[in-house]
Amino acid sequence: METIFSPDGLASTGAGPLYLQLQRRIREAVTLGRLKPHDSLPPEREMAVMTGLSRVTVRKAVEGLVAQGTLVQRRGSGTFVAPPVERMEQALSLLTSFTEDMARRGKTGQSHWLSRMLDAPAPEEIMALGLGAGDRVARLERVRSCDGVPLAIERASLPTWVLPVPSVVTGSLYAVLQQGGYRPVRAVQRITAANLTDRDAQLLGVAAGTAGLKIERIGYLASGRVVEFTRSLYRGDAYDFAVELKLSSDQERGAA
Ligand code: 16G
Repeated sequence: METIFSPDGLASTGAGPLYLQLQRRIREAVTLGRLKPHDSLPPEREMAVMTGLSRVTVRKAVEGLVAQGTLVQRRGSGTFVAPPVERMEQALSLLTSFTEDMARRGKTGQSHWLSRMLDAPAPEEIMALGLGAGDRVARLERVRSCDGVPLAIERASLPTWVLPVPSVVTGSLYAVLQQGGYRPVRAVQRITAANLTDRDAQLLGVAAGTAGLKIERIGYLASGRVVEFTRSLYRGDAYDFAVELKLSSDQERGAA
């Protein structure tokens, strides 16, 4: 604890604002396991004495880490390292919705809406959804959470013949698509690594630059028409995607 809060290396010039330097130190101590989940931090007053920083600076650093989800504050009992997020394992071969994935775990997923609108499509939406000149696109942007923990940001784009009024989606998008006979029966998913931007990291309650998983899903009807183009950003510390692998038919014949 002494080294984490030692005044050494906290420079008032050249290394950025002092509260950010202290935040970096605490975050590093959590990442390296020197501070463990549920560990309590010294009171603000003590941290100020140990670091030689003002109480205002210490408060600003702690408040920022609370907002990012690294620390939690309990009224009357102090500041603690946040509990670890429960990692979720998700099968990649099942075409399920977020709501269904949570229900299978006996949990209820929540959505925090960022926007629901009709707009002029961007070039990649035109390409993915096969839109024509003058077509509009329905866009849904939301943060998906479970037990109050934000897990993913989802940005879904759909043709307006599938979703003419985006505001009708209040809970599950797939439930709405199912009702209209537009639920995808096949999807192609592409997963890449991404470092979260400041805004996305803030929405997910993690530090900027944290590793995330970028997933693009293109969903098709049985007729082959594209109904959904969704770009999601999952927290890398919260999700494991698992795929079942089988021998190819040639290998099976060889093995028999
Ligand atoms: C999943 C899908 C997303 C779909 C959403 C619908 C991935 C990577 N993405 O999150 O494409 O739009 O489910 O969920 O699995 P909802 O029916 O609960 O709104």
